[in-house]
Amino acid sequence: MFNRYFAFAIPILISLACVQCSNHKEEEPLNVVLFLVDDLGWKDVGCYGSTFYETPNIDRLAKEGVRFTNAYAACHVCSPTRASILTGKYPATLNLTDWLPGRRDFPFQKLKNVEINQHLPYGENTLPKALKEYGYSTAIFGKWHLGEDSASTVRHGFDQHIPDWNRGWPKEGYHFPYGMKGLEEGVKGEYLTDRLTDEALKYIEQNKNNPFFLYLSHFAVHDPIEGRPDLVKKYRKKLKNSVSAKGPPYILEGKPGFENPQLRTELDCLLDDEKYSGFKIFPNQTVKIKQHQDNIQFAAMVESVNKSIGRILNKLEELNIENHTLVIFYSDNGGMSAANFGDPDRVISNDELDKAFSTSNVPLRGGKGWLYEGGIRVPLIIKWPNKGLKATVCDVPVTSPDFYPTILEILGIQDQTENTDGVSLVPLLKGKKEINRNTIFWHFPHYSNHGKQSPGGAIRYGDYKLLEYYENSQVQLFNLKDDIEEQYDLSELEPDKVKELKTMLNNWRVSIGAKMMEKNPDYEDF
Ligand SMILES: [Ca+2]
Repeated sequence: MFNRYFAFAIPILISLACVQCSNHKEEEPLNVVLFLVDDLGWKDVGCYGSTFYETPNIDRLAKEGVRFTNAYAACHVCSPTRASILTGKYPATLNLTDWLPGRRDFPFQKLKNVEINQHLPYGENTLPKALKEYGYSTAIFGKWHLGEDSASTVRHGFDQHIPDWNRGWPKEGYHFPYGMKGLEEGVKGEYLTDRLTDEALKYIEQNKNNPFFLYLSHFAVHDPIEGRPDLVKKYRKKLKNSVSAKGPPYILEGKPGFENPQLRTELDCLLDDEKYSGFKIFPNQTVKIKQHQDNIQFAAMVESVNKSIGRILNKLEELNIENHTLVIFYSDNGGMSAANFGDPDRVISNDELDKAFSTSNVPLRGGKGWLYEGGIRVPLIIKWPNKGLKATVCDVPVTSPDFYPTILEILGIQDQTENTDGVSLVPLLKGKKEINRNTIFWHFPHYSNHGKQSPGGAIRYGDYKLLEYYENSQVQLFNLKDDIEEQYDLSELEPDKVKELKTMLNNWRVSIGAKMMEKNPDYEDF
């Protein structure tokens, strides 16, 4: 009798325990994986239209979540977007509007670069601080770039940061040895993106039984453009067997805000002029922009990132926590289709093109360092298991300050979302077609490394986007619904719309105390 009782009772007790277990699990806070890629362009992913780079794991994530087609970075360079992700505030609100430490002033500038905070201010609420208060373990693996103080990440709420290196690029590149503190041990042939993933997997294992916030912030695909040799070999073969892309490999791009803007047809004609051969800053501050996705080193870097997210997703499945983990895949700015002219006299030789130009953002105009869509529109996928939509595309414009209120609302932690500039994306993840916000703003009071173009700001309002240039108050107006390529400037045709958007942009700058540029006393008119 005793034995028979236990023969029935044990399976019942086990199943009751499992119900208890799964109920308990439901109530536990979700884990958060914020997977940030550096400088990954909007078109650099298979599900966003790349046919050369292979990204099956990123595409798989898109099938498990919501893919945003109008997702923006708050800035076209690294640090400001990163600051906005962690705080929910615009870079201009934080006075952190350029990459750190920032670009020095040159005599060609009519205006002086605004002075910015040299680290994310320690008084700010941040995602890791907020989550830590609710019992989360918090870790960042990879790039920080929000202050060079090595205690910076800990002071902002991270329990752990590997490596102890806070600049914007991997110190010695992507191949071991890396020369970065915290990653001294390794093996020959090891690749940085793989290694950071190894560290992240270890962290997930260690924290599988408690809520964790994993910020896997890859240095990839920022330059130096160095792929893993086996993958480079694969893409060399793929390129050889591919049909040659149509059209010129590079086009000339005029200086935005130039008083006498050159038409596309005029710029295209100049390509044949000897004065415009090679790669440097040309007359009227024009530069060349890459048009084809054919850089095999870069393709290998993208595939490594794809492998990294695949390994993370597999680990979550293996530990049976994939339905208990929010996953966000995002990039901090557009692809580097324009070379870096931090040294304005730089001349790039033909054999260095694949080191200076990573990708093409076509059909988007411009690239990293520009306020055109190529600089600020990026891939974004959010997987919110059980509650959020799957395999869905969302066209509503969203931006990086939105992550902070979104993550906190998803986790049910809403007591620290006051005074943020972002808006929770929860309604969009649940299938609504709009959120309570119809304008997104940009403010870049600096000269960019990627050309000599005028500093400026921008506003997206519905389908319209207005760009304003601070050297001369010139504007450009585009309707992105009809003209995602930003080729048809409507500013002369629609003066009322220009006035309306200019006023909104100005009012926003005033409301957040945005710093404006002053005349450069050392300006030399060449
Ligand atoms: Ca970046």
